[in-house]
Amino acid sequence: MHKLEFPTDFLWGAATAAYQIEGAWQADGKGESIWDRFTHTLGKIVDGSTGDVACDHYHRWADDIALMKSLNIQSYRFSVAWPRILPAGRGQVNQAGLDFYSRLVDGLLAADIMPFVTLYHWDLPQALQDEGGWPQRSTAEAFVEYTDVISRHLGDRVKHWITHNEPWCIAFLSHQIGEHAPGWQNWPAALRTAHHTLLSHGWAVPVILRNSPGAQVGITLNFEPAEPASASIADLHAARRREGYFSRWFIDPLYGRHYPADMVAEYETAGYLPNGLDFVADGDLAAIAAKTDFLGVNYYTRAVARDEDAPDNLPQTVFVAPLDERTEMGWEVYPQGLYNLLNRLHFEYQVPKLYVTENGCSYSDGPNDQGEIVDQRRLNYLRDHFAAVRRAISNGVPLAGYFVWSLMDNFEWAKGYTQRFGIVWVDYATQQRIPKASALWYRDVIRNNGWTEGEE
Ligand code: IFM
Repeated sequence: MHKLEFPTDFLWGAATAAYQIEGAWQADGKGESIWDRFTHTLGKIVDGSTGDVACDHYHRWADDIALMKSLNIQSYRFSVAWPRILPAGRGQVNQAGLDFYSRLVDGLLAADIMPFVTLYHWDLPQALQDEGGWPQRSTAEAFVEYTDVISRHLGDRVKHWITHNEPWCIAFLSHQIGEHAPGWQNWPAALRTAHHTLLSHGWAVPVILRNSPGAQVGITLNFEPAEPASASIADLHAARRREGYFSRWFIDPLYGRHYPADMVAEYETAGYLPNGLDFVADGDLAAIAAKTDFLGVNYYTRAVARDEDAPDNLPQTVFVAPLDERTEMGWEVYPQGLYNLLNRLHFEYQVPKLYVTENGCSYSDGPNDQGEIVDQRRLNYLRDHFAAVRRAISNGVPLAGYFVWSLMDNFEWAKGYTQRFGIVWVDYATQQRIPKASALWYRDVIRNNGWTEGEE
C-alpha cells in the first residue's frame, strides 16, 4: 500500500468566518454590519435565517479551541468582525471587541494552534455602507484605519494575515449579481468596488508589516477555473472571458499586470465603465501590486464555459458532471481542477508561496441512530483534493498549507443554514458539536502527516 506523505512543515488547518459562526450580533458594543441589515431584510436569505446566533462561537470560543485541539488542527483561519472593533467603521474603538479577539488569539496560542487572521470576510460596518460602501474610495481609507487598529493590537501574537477574502464576491456577487449584501445589481459599482477592495489591500500591507514585525501577509482569491465546453474557438473565447471576469480582474493587478486589457475593452463596450478607469488614481496600481508573502487560494469547483451569453451578458456556464458527482451546492467535484490551478498560479504568476485557504463541500449527512455522522462523500472529497495538492507539491508548487472549509457547519450566507460545509456537525437547537467521520479522518491525516491509500 502506498503512503501519501506531506512535507514535514506542511500546515494543516481549518477555516471559518466571523459572521458565519460568531452570533452575538449586538453584544458588547458591536456595531451593525451590512450582513445584519441584509439578513434582517425579508426575502434575502432562502430560509429566512440570520447570523444573530449562528454557532454562538462568541461565547463558546474556548470549547471550540478545545475541539480543534482534539482534531490535531495546527492552524485556525478566522476573520475579525470590523464592526466589533470600530462600530461606526472608523473613529471610536470598541475595547470589548478587541478583547474578544485577544482572548481568542491567546487561547489558540496556549493550545499551540497558529492563528491565521482574515481582516475582511464581508461584514462591512453598516455606517460605511450608509456613506456609499465599497464603491467609494473613502471605504478603502477606512479599511486601512481598521487594519491599523487591529494589527497594532494583535500584531505581537498574530504573524499570518490575510487582508481580504474573495474580492470577486465582495465586488460582483454583492454589487453586480446582488445575491450577497448589500444586494446591488450595478456593474459600474461592482467594478469600482473591485478596485477599492484591491487598493485597500495594497495600502494595508505596509501597515500590517509595521505593526506586526516579521509577519507574513497575503490576500485570498476564489477561483473557479473555466474550461471551454468544446474545442471551438467560440467556447475558448467564452472560457477566456469567464476567467477574465472571475480571476484575472483580480490576480493580474495584484501581480503587477494592470487590469486585463481584453476585459477593460469588453466592459467599456458594454457600458460598464462609463467613465473608463477614472477611479484608478496615479499610484494605485503600484500600491495594489505591493509585495506579499503568499496567495490564499479558495477552490471548490470548476466552470465549463459555453459560447452563449447569460442574461447578464456573461458567458454561460454549463454543468457537465452527473448529479451524483455534485455537492449539495450543485458544484461539481473536480479535484483535478485544484491541481491545474495550483500549477498555473505558480508557473504563470510566479507566486512565491501558496496556501489553500478554503476547500470543502456541502453535504447534509447528519447523526445516525448511534449518533455518528458518516459523511463518506466529504471524506472522499477531501481525500481526492489532498491527493491533488500532494501532486502539485511534487510538481514544484510551493504550497505551504491547507485549510478545510469549514471547521463546523455554519451560516452559508444567502443559503442560510440549508448547506452544511462543516467537518463538525452543529446542532443549532442545542449548539452541540459532533465531529463527523471526515473530521476524525482529518485528525489522523494530520497526526500521520498523510495517509495510506486504500485505508480511508
Ligand atoms: O462559506 C463560504 C465562505 O464564506 C467563502 N468561500 C466559500 C464558502 C462556501 O460557499
